[in-house]
This record gives sequence, structure tokens and C-alpha cells, in this order.
Amino acid sequence: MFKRAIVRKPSKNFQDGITKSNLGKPIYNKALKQHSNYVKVLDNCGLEIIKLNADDRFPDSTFVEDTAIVNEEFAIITNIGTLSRKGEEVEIKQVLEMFYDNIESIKKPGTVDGGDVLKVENCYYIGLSKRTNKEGARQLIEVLRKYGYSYVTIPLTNVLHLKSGVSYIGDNNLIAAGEFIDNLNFIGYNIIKVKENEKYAANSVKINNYVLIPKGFEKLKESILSLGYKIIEIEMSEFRKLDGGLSCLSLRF
Ligand code: CIR
Repeated sequence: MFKRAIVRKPSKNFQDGITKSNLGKPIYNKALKQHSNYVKVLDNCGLEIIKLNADDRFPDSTFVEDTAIVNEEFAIITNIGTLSRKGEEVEIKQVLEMFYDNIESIKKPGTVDGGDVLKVENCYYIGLSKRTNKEGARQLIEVLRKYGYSYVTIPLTNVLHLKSGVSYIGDNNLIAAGEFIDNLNFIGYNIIKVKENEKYAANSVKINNYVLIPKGFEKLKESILSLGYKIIEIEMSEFRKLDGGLSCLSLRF
């Protein structure tokens, strides 16, 4: 069970965040509204919410998931693999120090984005991407081994982050889109296949008794409901315009 989550309000220059999508500029006020609804949902899932103030130095800083990897035992401060986001992790580290005795960090030339790291029970899947390089993965693996976790590295082809295309919702169920549907590394899991036109929703997250999915993806919603899960849908349109998925908006631990 997760007890708490760290979130950060979108900054005023949020619309200057990095994007490869062609969905237009996000509307700031709408993003604020969607963000506060997201926070309310986390609260309804039973989490204590640690809310950080907006940080106008970093347009992408609302995507806190990329700054750290957290579980019940340790926190790893990442070194985000894109220049404009370097420094976002500083305040996150200060907050995590209040909760963790074991804090590790990825150091340059290693880079890791938290969005590339998917925990499935005691195994970590690590996406090798434009953001997470081999040296970052090597340092991460060193930490995982120290704490007794297993790991698998997966080179990415089309997605920004590993978790843009695959999520784990417990009970051996993986939600997967595109390049991850037939990925040999995921043999043995029950794969909930996401259709191409719903691939944004492959980034979903299970928090305690609920699976949180972005709003408007009916086929995936039906598949998850048919497995007996309780679902909460969240409007994510403004974050999607910056390639941000649902998991990216929080660090849960
Ligand atoms: C970026 O490109 O870094 C942001 N615009 C989106 C980050 C999304 N984070 C994530 O998938 N974990």
C-alpha cells in the first residue's frame, strides 16, 4: 500500500515544457484545474499528499516522477537526461530526506529519468532511452543489486519513456501498447493490450484499491474493469500536450 505522494503544481511557464506531440500549447488554467483534480483523486486513494510550490525555473517540473525512484526501502535521486530539467531534483531530494535513511543518487555521466523505471513486484524494468543512458542504468542496477532486487533493461524505440507504453497494475497484469505488446521481456504476464488509438492510456497507475487511467479511453477502461478492478478516470489533456502521462505527476511511496 502507498502512504503518500509528492506532487508539484504546474509552473506559470508550464506551456514552455518539452514536447514532441502536435497537440498544441497547454492551457495553463486548465492544467491547474486538472492538477488539483489529480491531487484530489490521490487523496481519495488514501494518500497523504506532499504539495510542492510551483517552480518557475523549470517548465516541466510538475512531472516529478522523473526526479526519483522510490520504494519502501530506498529513494534514488535521478539525474534527468535533458538539460532544461537538471536541478528539478534538488528540492525533491530535500523532501525525500525527511522520509528515507537510504538515499542514493545517479551521477553524471549517468542519466536516468524516473519515467523509464517500472517496478513489477521485486523486479525493475529499465528503459534505455534518449533520457536514460547505459551508464545511468549501470549505476541504477548497482543500487538495485545492493538491495536485492532483480532488473531487466529494455532498449526503447518509439516512446519517450518506458512507462509511456507499459504499466503494472498488480496480480500479474501489465497494460502494454505498441512496442511492448509482444516484447519478449514481458512473456509470462497477462498483457492487457492497448489499441494504437488509445496508446496514451498505457500510462496508468494502480494506487491502493484503484487503477487510475486517463479519461476518454473506453476500450482500455472496459478491459481493466472486466478484470475486476475499480477505476478512477482523470482528465489529462493539458499534460498530454507535453508528453506527460498520468504516473508522471506524482512520486508515490
Ligand atoms: C519531458 O519531456 O520531460 C516532459 N515534457 C514530460 C515528462 C513526462 N514524464 C514521464 O513520462 N515520466
